[in-house]
Amino acid sequence: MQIKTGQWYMRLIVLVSVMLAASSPNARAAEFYQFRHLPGGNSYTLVTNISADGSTAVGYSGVEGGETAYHWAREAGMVGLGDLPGGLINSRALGVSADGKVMVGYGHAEDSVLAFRWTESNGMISLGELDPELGAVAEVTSLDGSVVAGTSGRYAFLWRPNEGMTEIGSWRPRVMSDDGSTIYGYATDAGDGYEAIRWTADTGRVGIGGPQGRDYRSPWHLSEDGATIATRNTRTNEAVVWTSQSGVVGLSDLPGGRFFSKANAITADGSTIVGSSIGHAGEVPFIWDKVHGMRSLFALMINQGLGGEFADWRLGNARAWGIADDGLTVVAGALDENGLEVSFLVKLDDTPIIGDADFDGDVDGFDLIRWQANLGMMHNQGAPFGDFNADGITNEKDYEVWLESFGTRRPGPEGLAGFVPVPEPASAGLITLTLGLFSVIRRKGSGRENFHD
Ligand SMILES: [Ca+2]
Ligand SMILES: [Ca+2]
Ligand SMILES: [Ca+2]
Repeated sequence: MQIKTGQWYMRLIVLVSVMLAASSPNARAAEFYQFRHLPGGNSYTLVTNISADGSTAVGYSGVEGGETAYHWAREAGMVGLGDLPGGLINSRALGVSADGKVMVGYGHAEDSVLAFRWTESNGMISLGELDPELGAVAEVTSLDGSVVAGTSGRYAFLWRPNEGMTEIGSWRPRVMSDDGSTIYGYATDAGDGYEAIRWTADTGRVGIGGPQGRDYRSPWHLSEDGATIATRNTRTNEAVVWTSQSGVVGLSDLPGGRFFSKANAITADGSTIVGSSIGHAGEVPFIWDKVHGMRSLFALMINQGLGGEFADWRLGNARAWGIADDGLTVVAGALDENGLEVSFLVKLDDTPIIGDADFDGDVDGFDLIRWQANLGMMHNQGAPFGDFNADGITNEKDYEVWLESFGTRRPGPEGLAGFVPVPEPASAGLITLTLGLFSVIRRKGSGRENFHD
């Protein structure tokens, strides 16, 4: 069966899976929200960031005559932040406080691009620029918005309400502590490569290491203590993570297409990284952690019953841009059914049932049949096609995942907490049977080296 020629079949499977998932108890623990345009807007929406608590996404969206910054939350939906008076209608929100209450970014005023801060009580105010014609972009804010940092030209600025904007060296602020006292970022003027920076009022700018050399001159994304850095090796086209203990570690790539991955955000604890990678169907969002490695966000979403939410979108031009501190809530952008930028927030299930291809709430031999039918396939269709570990390919690793989960089922009406392995008398026999089947399949599958991308 060729997946690319069986689109209708694929959609049918996904839709049936979604219906089954919706009908089983607790089956929709994962959350999905899409945001397409502001009231009065009609075109596109891009997302740039998410608050540490996972409550609020920020970005910019097309409106009549330009584009404006917005924030999005579950109850409020998309709310436009407006723009600075004068000049083009063009503002973008780039940063958000940990609790989702303060946004920072840039707007256009008369002839210049100026940094802004937005709060509920004061709305959008201009933070100015260090020097006329330098322009300024605000990137990070303290929890209460009383300290903001960003760049003006090649300089870092610090802004406080009574002192205005002051220069704090030549570097790019990327992370600020909630009280505004400590800022991490990186300098681009350290010889051939970049250097991570910690700044406090007492010490000023201090270099704290980071991946060395010309290969790591993509933007750096830092954990809240500055000790873990995600970026990209521009020579090998691979997303990487750096700590002083482990040095540079590659995050690899999704199967299919060319080798390419790019990191766009990291959690405060440095454990989880999101970005995009080229798989068999083009560029798609990934989520990476040490335990699972790189996984396709779309495949994970399908595996958690969300496949129907984006079944019509044009995949292959999609990227994740932010991740909350829970390591589960991700914001990303894709192209919708009309080819317009749509943004979404997904909160993944922290205790998903894994290996359930037919979404009937248990992991059994019927799920293995789905795996067997698609063995050797590269695709972006997740568990319905046997990709239980969401890495974009159906292979023996998925069999191992299935075997490990075999016999688990969703809690029934009895209200059991979590997913419980259910020992069944028939299990041993079925596993023996399927192991036999697996060895047959492996022999059959060994001839399928040339996958279609
Ligand atoms: Ca690839
Ligand atoms: Ca099942
Ligand atoms: Ca897989």
